[in-house]
This record gives sequence, C-alpha cells and structure tokens, in this order.
Amino acid sequence: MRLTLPKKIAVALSLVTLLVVSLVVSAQSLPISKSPEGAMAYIISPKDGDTVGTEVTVVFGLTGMGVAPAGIEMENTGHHHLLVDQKELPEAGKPIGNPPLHFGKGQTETTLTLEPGTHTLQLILGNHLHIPHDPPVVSEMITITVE
Ligand SMILES: [Cu+2]
Repeated sequence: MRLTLPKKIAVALSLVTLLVVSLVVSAQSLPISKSPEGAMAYIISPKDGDTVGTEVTVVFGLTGMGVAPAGIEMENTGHHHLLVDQKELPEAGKPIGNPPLHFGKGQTETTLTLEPGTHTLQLILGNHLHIPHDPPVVSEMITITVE
C-alpha cells in the first residue's frame, strides 16, 4: 500500500502523539517523594562569604527530615547532593544526574579540592531514587573564596 503525503503526515503525527503520551505516563509513574512542611537543607560550613584554602570541608545540615542512603525508601528521608558552581538546580521529577555530587551512603560532609577563585555551593536532597522531593529541599546557594 502506498500512502499519500497527508496520510504519511497523519501517521507520523499519531506516532509522535503516542510517544509523548507514553513519556508523560512514564514520567508520572516515577516515585516522587513529598517533603514535609518546613523541611530545610543548609550548609553548616563553610559560611557564605568565607575565605578558605583549596581543601574545603563542607558540612551538610538538614532539619525536618532524616538522611537515608540511596536505595532505602523511607518517608521523610533523602540523601544530599552538592552542587559546586552550578547555577541551575536539577530538573524536578527526574533522577539527579552527575554533577552534582551524590552522597548516596548518607554522608553529611565531604572534603573538596577547589581551584583558587570564587565558588558557589548548594545542596539539594534526593529521594531513594535520587529524585528531588516535592517541594524540593534545597539550601541557599553560598559563595566562598578559595585562596
Ligand atoms: Cu543521589
């Protein structure tokens, strides 16, 4: 059977529609975890505006939720992700990629080696599947100077 051009377009459009629908359905089926009201991630150390050496220990804080390793599904928990010099947050509803740095063992601090200059640091929590919570639990972005 030979399809005319409008029919080819119609077939192509319906395939695209199918694809979009299936993508939307699969996106909706990703388990997004709710975060409790008032949950907050924050960077304990260094402080915004600090001047530090090239070896920087970053200490992660979290209130209103608990830290659990990746893969452990437990309500009101997650693990930290550290964004270094990243101006945009990871996309909502999708597993967080690389970078940011994942702390999937439930670590609450890390030591970075940074080049001299200014750098930004920010935390975002991810659930057992590395997906940001709803609403996302994100720290303020801090800026440090490395000497
Ligand atoms: Cu992760």
